[in-house]
Amino acid sequence: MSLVIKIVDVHARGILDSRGNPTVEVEVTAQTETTGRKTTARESVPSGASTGKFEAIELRDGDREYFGLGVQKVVDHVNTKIREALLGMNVLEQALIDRRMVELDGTDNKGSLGANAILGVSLACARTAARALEMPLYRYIGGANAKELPVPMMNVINGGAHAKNPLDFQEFMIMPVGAKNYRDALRMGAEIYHFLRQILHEDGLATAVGDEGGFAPDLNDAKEVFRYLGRAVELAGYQVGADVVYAMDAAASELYDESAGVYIFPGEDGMERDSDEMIALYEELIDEFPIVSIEDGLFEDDWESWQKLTARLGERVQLVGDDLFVTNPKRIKCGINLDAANAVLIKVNQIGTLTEALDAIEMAKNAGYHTVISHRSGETEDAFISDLAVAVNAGQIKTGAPCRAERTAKYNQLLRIEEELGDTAKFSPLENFCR
Ligand code: 2PG
Ligand code: MG
Repeated sequence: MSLVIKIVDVHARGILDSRGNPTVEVEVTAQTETTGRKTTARESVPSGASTGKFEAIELRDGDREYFGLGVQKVVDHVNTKIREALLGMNVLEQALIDRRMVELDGTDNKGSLGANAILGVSLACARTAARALEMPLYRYIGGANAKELPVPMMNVINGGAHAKNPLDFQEFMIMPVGAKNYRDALRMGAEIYHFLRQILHEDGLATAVGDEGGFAPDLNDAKEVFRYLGRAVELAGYQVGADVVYAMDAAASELYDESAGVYIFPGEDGMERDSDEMIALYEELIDEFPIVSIEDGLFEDDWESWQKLTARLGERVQLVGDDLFVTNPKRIKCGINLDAANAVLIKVNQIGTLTEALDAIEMAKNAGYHTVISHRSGETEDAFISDLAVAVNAGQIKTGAPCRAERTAKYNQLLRIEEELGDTAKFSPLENFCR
């Protein structure tokens, strides 16, 4: 007879995220039939700023409270309709639970209950199940072979929609690929981060941080940023291109003017680039700097240009689809068929259930696409994604700078997992993005 751990309560409340905006937190309580023991665990939902237009719908109240961003409707959906639909279900039946919520919602984009309602419950069910089984979350989700620690992509310079500086590209990241284990990678990243603060400060530049904990100096373009990163890496005693390589998120959909069909760079005095010029710019950047990963290099619905980008640079660099794929198996399938991009950013709230996020990861991996597990710019202290990254042996995680508690919560959880895995922990960054 298989184990039954019945859901006996589902309860949501509104809490604050790292930007001071409301978000949803859900508690799920389940009772183990054989022992009668009750277990409760909670999860909360992140929120993006530069959201892709094909993401599942994040429902907001739209009234006067919190400038329209309130989540009372979402909380009510969880506490009434979703709760009623899930009571009595076995919390171990993740796929069934997620499917029931998707059916209850009844739309393609989770717009009636809200992806934020559904995701909170979906993740909380997984955590409650793991706790009831007295298993680490990564082991529960990933099974016996979950053991790989991801290399961090640390966003140390913030621009775009995440900061008020002139930098048009959104994220400039360091990846300490020369580290022998995750703990060392984290240390190297933090050391570089501190040297970066020092040299920015010495040059009279701001060292206040953006939404993801990176600095947000008034620099004008990507090349200037990568020069600063190089200086910081060397000051920390590491070799650029060997110990540490770079990644960036252009978040190009934010720069795209659909009617004119060009990308506009306000930080470069309104300079305009078409998609060929964007591809040429990336080529120039990877010729000059050890950049191994470019995310959202082009507009989220321009598949043709993505194909060109992939044909031109796909052998040299990881091309990550974030707004392009929105963690949606249907869009990932389309990308695979078209040879557009070669890696997928995984954000659980873009799709709205754990099951669909796992489907997206599986599909990507089967096609030889790399996966990067990612936070959102609006986060909470929740570290679910750290366990998820190890569960699926994703190999890469992007969760901001080594600064701000909502970012370090994820990095710190990975330290605990590495310690727990001991000798069996695997950390081999070079396998994961070198093509
Ligand atoms: C991104 C993310 C996370 P946001 O574009 O990759 O870094 O930003 O959550 O604002 O969409
Ligand atoms: Mg992105």
